[in-house]
Amino acid sequence: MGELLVGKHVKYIITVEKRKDDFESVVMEHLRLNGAYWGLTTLDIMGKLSAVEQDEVISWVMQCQHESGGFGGNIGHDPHVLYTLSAIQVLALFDKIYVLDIDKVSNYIAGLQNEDGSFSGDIWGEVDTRFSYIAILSLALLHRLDKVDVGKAVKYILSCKNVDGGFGCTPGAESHAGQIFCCVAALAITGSLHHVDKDLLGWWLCERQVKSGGLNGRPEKLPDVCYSWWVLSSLIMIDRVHWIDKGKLVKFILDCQDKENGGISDRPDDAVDVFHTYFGVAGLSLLEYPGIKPIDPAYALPVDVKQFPLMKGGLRY
Ligand code: GRG
Ligand code: ZN
Repeated sequence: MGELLVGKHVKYIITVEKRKDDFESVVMEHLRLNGAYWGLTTLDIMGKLSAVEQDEVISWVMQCQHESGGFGGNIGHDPHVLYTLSAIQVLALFDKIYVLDIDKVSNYIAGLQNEDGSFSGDIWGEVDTRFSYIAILSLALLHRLDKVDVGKAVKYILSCKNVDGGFGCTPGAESHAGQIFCCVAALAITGSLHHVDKDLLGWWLCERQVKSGGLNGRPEKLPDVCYSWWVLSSLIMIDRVHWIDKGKLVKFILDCQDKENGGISDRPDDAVDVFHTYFGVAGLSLLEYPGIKPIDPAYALPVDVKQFPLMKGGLRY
């Protein structure tokens, strides 16, 4: 089995950050703030956050803020909770949350909660449990969870729980590992994990491991490195991670590395991208791979980030 090529991945991420006009950068233009979060978090858990120019990043992040208080994916783009979370997370990585007008940002997020407790992603109103997680995590990081009705938010998430123990994007929607992560993490942050049938959900999640050692996101689907994050973090939060073969998953992730130019792909021999590079390295962090920092499975930030409200002694998985 190979090993994690830290130096090559650092170089790959820094190059992606700098390239402005190649294919991947053009495709990612509208979600650059997301990309920045994935890339910078990956650098941080590899101990290389200092490789980027902190002031430049922070100044660019702040230029992505809209007058409503929310953030767009890039300068001049419309605000959305997705990018607002990324902005908060990037600032948390640098321990610079205080540059924000916390009330303005938290009012923007709180304003997206609906009567039934769900959250919309932006003013256009699409509702999804992803946005429940994002809103709850953002407000937790800003220490402003009191601005929303947490009881109703939890009730809505529970209304998206299925008979197989998993969760979907809206009530009645099929269970999917990505949505399960969002719901389980939101329940973890709000201290509501007792509502989850851990054995039932743990069984569904560990069944995601296929022969190659990789994990898929739903029955009958192909394995993909990103589920090393969505599935593994969920298993850790419900204390069932010992139900999968960790060694085989480590091997699958390492097999998805571009050994020449760095970066990690969704499956062996596919093209690499910054998202799957994060999912691979963060997955290895959850698997306690040597030499990389531990990452928190609910907050999706390195555990040494100072902004955690309850973390030290609070959240337990
Ligand atoms: C801070 C970690 C963090 C997340 C922010 C964006 C977000 C919140 C959560 C997304 C959760 C989610 C729904 C992930 C799934 C993404 C994915 C790989 C979707 C692909 O679904 P299909 O059906 O692919 O196209 P499959 O693998 O089922 O064939
Ligand atoms: Zn993927």
